[in-house]
Amino acid sequence: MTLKIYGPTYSVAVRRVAVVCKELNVPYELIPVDIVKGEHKQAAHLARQPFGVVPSIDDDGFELFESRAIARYVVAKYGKGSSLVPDSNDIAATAKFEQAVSIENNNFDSTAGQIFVEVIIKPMRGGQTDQAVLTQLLATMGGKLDVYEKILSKQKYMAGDTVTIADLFHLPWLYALTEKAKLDLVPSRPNVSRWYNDISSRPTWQAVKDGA
Ligand SMILES: N[C@@H](CCC(=O)N[C@@H](CS)C(=O)NCC(=O)O)C(=O)O
Repeated sequence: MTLKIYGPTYSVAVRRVAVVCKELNVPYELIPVDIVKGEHKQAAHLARQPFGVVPSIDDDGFELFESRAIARYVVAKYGKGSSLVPDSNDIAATAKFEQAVSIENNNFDSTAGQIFVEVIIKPMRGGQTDQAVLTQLLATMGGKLDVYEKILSKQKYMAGDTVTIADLFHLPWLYALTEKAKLDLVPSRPNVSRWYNDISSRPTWQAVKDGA
């Protein structure tokens, strides 16, 4: 049975899963959940994702939520031998990979999402960007990306010289900030820019960047 992904095609977290499926040629069926109409807070979806966010998956009866956990499940189940996650017997590579996964989750994801809300979502819904909040968020993100710039001046990718899902996890927000919000957070940093151009030019991302 085809892997089912529940969530809207444009969702950042849905596309985080979809790009990894594409990397491994894992077919999936996208089952829409309309988050504008609030379907993600209704009983049917809460049974799949009790926190009321998307995505969740059903893989032949096996259910899971949290996009990064889903991506890791997909690699573990369908990507045997894939270098997108290091071999667990390689303790050093695995530790560096876990470090990169944590960096994305703790130093990037939340601030990137908040910036996108200020620049794109609020005006789209008829509201206004809070300039003071945005200035603070941009300073925070800039500081974090300065650290990325240092890391990426010494290695090609966030976990070393091999691309992993830790890199791919960044793609939806990097794309949103750079190509939708038109911010210069990425282009102004040569190594971050080189890294972003590298990972975003993968055909798998190109296939899902505007919809899973
Ligand atoms: N940590 C979760 C975050 C999921 C998430 O925030 N999804 C967004 C869409 S990209 C959502 O459901 N937003 C609706 C809401 O928060 O009400 C994951 O990675 O799966």
